[in-house]
Amino acid sequence: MNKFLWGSATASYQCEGGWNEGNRGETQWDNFSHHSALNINHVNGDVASDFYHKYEEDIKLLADGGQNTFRFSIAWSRIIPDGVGEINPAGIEFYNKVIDTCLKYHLVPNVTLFHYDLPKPIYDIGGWENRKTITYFVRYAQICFKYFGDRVPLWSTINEPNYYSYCSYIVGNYPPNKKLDFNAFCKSGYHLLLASARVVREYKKLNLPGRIGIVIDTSNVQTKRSDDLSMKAARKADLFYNKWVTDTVCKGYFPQQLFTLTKDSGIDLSFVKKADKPIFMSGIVDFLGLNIYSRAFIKPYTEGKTEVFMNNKGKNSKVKEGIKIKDWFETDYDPDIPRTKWGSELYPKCMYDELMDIKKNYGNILIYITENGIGEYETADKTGYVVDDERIEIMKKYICYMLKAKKEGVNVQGYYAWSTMDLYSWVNGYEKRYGLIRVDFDHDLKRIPKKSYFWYKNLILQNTEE
Ligand code: BGP
Repeated sequence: MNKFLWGSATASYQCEGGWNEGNRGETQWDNFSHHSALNINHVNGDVASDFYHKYEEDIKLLADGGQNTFRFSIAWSRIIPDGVGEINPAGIEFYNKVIDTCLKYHLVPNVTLFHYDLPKPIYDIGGWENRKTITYFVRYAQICFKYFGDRVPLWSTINEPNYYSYCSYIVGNYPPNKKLDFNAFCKSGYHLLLASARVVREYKKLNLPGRIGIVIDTSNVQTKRSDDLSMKAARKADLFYNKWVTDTVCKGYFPQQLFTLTKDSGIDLSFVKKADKPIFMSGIVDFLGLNIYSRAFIKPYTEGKTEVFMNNKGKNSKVKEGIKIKDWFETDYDPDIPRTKWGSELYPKCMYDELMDIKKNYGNILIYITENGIGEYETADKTGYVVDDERIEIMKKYICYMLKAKKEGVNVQGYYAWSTMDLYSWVNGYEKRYGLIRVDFDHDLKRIPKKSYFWYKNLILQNTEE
């Protein structure tokens, strides 16, 4: 793997469909999307992009687009339908076919073990709030290493433990939809990272010819002012958004300061065990996968209630997304920065700022940009072709900033566009599109490469290092 990796990414629940095929078990997202009143889009991933049936066509399209790697996740509930019991041969067979198809088309498979689709029976016992989930996850990972480890050179334990915990327990827009529950946030976050460390340790014992890391959603923290109070708030925001994960996986200790999030009620720390320390220490990752979309622009917040605001409704919403955590920080708004239709800042320089920060804090750590892109409302012409010029303009800038950081010594060795094709967006259904390839969800799920697909192909050709 000496070449720079250029590819694109997906996740099982978001693209596979086939939710009740091949003996797949139910997941927390099937349950949420089928039954929850909070599923405001009334859509689900039952069929999604139908990657389950169209994987060969999709992987070939990736290769035809000049890409040399594909990031996807394994659905735990295809490998072990109830999460804890029997192995499902049909699930093993499906991912064997996906991996072998990647290899047939000379694509490096980059596999994430957990990208949000927890098996329902594990969700029912409390999911990541329950320490038992760690043991079940380690067994699932061992099975994946046994069956696929010989052919997969890049593994990630967990996708975005920080954003997943944030949405599940603070914003409340991911199941189990708990709002401002800092106790559950800390507990599940701690368990997710402990699980990751144990899986890293298991992988290393096997001496397989690959690398293992974790995928993190990093938001470079920035402030308007640089007075002491602002700097203090920035350090706390950095801990809250990034460092509790990056410090743990790069330095081997979980920063206990996270547990002071709630000044009044405190956090029940019975989940922190002495015996965990050496596990974190032995679970240091080989690489960081960074999902970079935006920065965190913040200011101090000392008076008032802790609150959170989420824009789930896209362009129809008047809600300004953000959070206020008393004595920590609050989201600031910069009127000069353009925003997506969903209200997130479009600030490509955050790519450079974050990469330089990672280098400053963690030295020469190997980095892959495992997700980057932009969600759009899109219309196609009569032939299904989408002219996604805004995506091209933005991605061009992000990539330039990544290459600038690389030139300045950051050890970044790969870039994955989110997403390979249009797919299900967790809380925005099928309206928010990220794909380089259009999927016609209303008719026959036909794949039609967008303008950005050809632009990306050309960019890869121009940047291929021999
Ligand atoms: C990341 C997730 C992806 C994907 C992406 C876009 O946080 O890892 O799974 O969903 O964000 O997010 P959204 O679809 O919510 O805009």
